[in-house]
Amino acid sequence: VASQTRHRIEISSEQAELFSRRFGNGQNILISTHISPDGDAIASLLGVAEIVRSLKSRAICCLQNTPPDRYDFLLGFDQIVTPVDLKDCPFSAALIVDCGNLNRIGEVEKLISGIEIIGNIDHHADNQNFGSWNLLCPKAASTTEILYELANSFNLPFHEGLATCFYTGLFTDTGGFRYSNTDANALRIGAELASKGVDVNGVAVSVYGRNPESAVRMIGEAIHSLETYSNGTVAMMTVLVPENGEEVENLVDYAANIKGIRAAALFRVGENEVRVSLRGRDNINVASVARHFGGGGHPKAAGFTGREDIEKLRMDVLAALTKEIESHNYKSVNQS
Ligand SMILES: [Mn+2]
Repeated sequence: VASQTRHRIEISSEQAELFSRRFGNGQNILISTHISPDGDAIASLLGVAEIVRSLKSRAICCLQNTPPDRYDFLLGFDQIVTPVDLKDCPFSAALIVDCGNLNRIGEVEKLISGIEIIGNIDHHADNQNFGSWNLLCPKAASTTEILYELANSFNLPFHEGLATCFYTGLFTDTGGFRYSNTDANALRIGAELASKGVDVNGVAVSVYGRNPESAVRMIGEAIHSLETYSNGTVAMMTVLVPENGEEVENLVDYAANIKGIRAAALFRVGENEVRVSLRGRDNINVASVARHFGGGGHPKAAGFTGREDIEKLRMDVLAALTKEIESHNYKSVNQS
């Protein structure tokens, strides 16, 4: 399957100049995005605030609700406010990013009702064109891709924090460079941003590797068996797999990606056997655990097939994983 490569987004000098005239030069700018913000929304919010500040204006980022803390590594995250924090704040202009419809900013809409200049920067194909100034690029993989090109058109000096904002929006809106909007251009821009000092693995781990346990348990309504043990360091799930039953790829990762988990096991119970997938985090070696049960694999991803009673198998695996974790705890205590 050949994937079509988009052309690079071009910001005309007229558009760039209009942006700087309307939102630069000592103004107070209110910045917002849609409710239930995703990675691109929050990264665009914080990224455009940084652009505006570079153009010597003051920027306040306001969301209806406190944003999810999986994005707490982004520049300026701690300064995001909610409407209750903003009584009598005079704003000369507003900027709405990554939001196709003005009523999707929720309570923040009241704050901008008296503001005449509204900028609208977005990549949603169904954007309502609600701004007095609109920069809409439906072909952009993320809104941060548009902002990156906008920043380039100003020749803004790039620092790692700004590059990380732009990269994070691109990374999350492409599902970690996997969705259909991933193409040569998205990867090229990702590479350009990475070369500016973005910790690309750090972004991936922060966004996808810090799931709250509660969120995983909601997915577990389908999985419906998640259990954690040993002070929240081991997670185990059990599913019944009918003969020739459908496999879920990397299902064990739902357990392995819980914050604080250092080892995870998925038990797939079939007619005559139990197939066990193991995941290790940090320095935990699950391959050695798998070998103990007659299986094998990589240090962080391994497995084996068991034929014992499922309850006994679960307790034996839990004991082995806990022992593996404790051996590392013991070592680190003695090293310090
Ligand atoms: Mn987006």
